[in-house]
This record gives sequence, structure tokens and C-alpha cells, in this order.
Amino acid sequence: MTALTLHYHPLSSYCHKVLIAVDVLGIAIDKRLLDLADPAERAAYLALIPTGKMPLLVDQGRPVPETSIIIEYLQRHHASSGRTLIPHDPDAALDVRLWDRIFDLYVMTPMQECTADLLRPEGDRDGAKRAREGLSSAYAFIDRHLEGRTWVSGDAFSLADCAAAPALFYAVTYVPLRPQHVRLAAYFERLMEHPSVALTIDQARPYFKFYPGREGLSRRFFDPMDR
Ligand SMILES: N[C@@H](CCC(=O)N[C@@H](CS)C(=O)NCC(=O)O)C(=O)O
Repeated sequence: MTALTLHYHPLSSYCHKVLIAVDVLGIAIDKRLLDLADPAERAAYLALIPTGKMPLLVDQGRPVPETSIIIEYLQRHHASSGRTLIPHDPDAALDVRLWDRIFDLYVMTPMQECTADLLRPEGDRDGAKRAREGLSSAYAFIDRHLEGRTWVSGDAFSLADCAAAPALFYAVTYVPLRPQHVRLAAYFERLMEHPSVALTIDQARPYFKFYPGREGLSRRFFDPMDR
């Protein structure tokens, strides 16, 4: 048992964002798998966090919501020595926060709308056309931004890359990258090879068969038994 508990689900993109950060920062954490389909569990969770959004960090009884805040909190209070995801230089930190916002708002959000569409009864689906268009335009400007870069902000893997990895991982299952997105495709592969991202995906592997957008997910990410 550690002082820190993360309420999470192994398929949740925002939970992946925090799990990647936890590994980069070298923090020991207890994970508590949430089943929000269970009415009693949902009610208990809503009492803890009124938005009902996951993940939620609890530090000795103190709830810490919202992934970008959770990661900043973890860096400030629990990171192993020398491990950072938000640079100490204020302007560099601002750029990291900007790209964290860009991935949450312009990749994660439309990607979630595509998933929500698939979760509706077949007759109520609209194909999430606008969300798909949003992903295409985000890919184009992120691809341009990546010119000459290894990571999305500054020289080191940061909070923004923690947001980018799960956002892109799931987004490409709905709107695949196009051949012209050369820089974004190379960045995607760098993200997938990052040890903390690879670990997080590996731990989720047995669950991908339940992911609503699984048809678009590359077989390489499935558990060998499910390929
Ligand atoms: N802004 C929130 C977004 C979290 C979020 O959207 N989580 C999704 C899972 S990936 C969720 O809780 N969905 C369940 C629901 O909306 O009821 C954050 O950064 O923590």
C-alpha cells in the first residue's frame, strides 16, 4: 500500500496520460480499477468527484482531479529526484502546458466524440463527421509543428507528450494518419517506443478487445491471444 491511489480504467485515454507520467516520474501508486457501469460504484465515485471523470488521484484522502493538474501535483510532491515532465523555466513550462491543452482539446476531445458515437444505438449514430474533420485538421497543424522536433515541446519528453500518446493512439483508430503526415507518423512511433508509453499500452493489452473502436486498432497492440 502506498499513500497514493489512482482510480482508473485500463482502456481510458486520460488514465493512460497519468499512468505514463507516473512511470516517468518514478512514483509508486496503488491502482483501483473503476466500474462506472455499477450503480453503487458510480454513486460512491460521484461523491468523491462530482464530474465523475476519471482518473482521480487520492493522496492520503485528498482528491486531486484533472489529469494535467494530477501530473503537476505528482511532479511537485512525489517525483523521484531529477524526474520532471514540466520544465522549471516558466516560458518552457508555458509551452508544455500549451501543447498539453492542444492535445486534450483538439485530439482527445474529438477522439472521445468518435467513441461516444459508437456507443450509441446504431440508429442514433451520425459517424461523428465533425469530430473526424477536427482530427484531420489537428493532424495537419501538429505535423507542421513537429518539423525538426523529437518531442512536441522543448527537447525532453514532457507532460505534453503524456497527453499526445494516448490521444493519438486512439485517434488514429478513427482517422488514420495520411502519407503526407510524415513527421506526425514518426512522432507517433517515437511515442509508442517510449518505455513508459510502451509499459502503459502493454498493461492495457488484454482490454483492447473491449475497445469500441477496436476495428481500427493495429493488431500489434492486441494481446497475442486476441489477434
Ligand atoms: N478533463 C478531464 C477529462 C477526463 C475524461 O474525459 N475521462 C473520461 C475517460 S477517458 C471519463 O471519465 N469518461 C467517463 C464519463 O464521462 O462518464 C481530465 O483531464 O481528467
